[in-house]
Amino acid sequence: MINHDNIDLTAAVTEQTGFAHLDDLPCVKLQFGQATAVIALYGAQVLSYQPRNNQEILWLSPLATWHNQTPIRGGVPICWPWFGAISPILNPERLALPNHGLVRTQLWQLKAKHCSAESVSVTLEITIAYQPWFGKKTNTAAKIVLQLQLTLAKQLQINLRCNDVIVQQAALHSYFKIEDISKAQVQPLPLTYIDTTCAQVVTSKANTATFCTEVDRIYQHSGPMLKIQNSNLSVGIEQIGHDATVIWNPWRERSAKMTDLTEQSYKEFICVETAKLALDTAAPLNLTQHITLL
Ligand code: TA6
Repeated sequence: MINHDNIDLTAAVTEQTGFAHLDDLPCVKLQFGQATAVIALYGAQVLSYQPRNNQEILWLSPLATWHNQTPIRGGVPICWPWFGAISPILNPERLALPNHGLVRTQLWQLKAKHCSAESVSVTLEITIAYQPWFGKKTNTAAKIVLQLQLTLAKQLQINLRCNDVIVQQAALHSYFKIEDISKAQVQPLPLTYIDTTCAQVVTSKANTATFCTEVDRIYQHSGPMLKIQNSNLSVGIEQIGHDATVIWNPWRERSAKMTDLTEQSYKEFICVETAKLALDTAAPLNLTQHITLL
């Protein structure tokens, strides 16, 4: 639909099979005017966000696969109910459990879709049987329900919610497409961070992350607004409900060792992840990342 100012007001949600080279992947496409977003039901993983025609914000690996319980490399993976390797606090029996939780490799259900003059949104849902690593239950549910709401308008809003009072970590592990890694910057970040590559706390003079080697950092108590400077364009990230931001780029050696990256892939993306990592209390989860082309 085109209004009298010649502005495209098309608002639509369509189901499709396949995205990019993942040609049998069940997906949902959101359209709001010129803006589009594509989300896979596998992992409830956003794969593409284009605020305007052919202006892709997210990065998807050309080697990504989704069969045989493989998480898709790129887009916005959902890490839940733990982040990275599961903490022994949650897993005293040291069971062999996957990195970044359980829901990246599950098919989620499309529960709701909504189109209006203001926005387009979908809600995806997954139900997980209660597990001991969720901690002592303070409510009675035997099942834990996790919902992802995706809203597209002038920005892309990603909201992950679990109303159960459980011990849970989560991250929106977004892969942002980068034109020139030597010029990419993320700021403003706290001056102190945990450098996961060497398990050390580091204090920097600058509140900016730049990329000239492997970067794997946890910035605790990061603020609500971040900016990615990416050659000729900037992306704004608003975070709500988080207690940390994780910044990751594998650089050349790690990139070469990963089966779903090429040796050159590290030049094409950075991850800026809105995370809730504290394990000290059982609480509901309400974690949000808004992505805006500035
Ligand atoms: O968020 C950073 C990180 O935890 C890194 O340590 C790195 O391993 C990355 O995520 C990718 O993890 P994955 O399980 O997707 O290979």
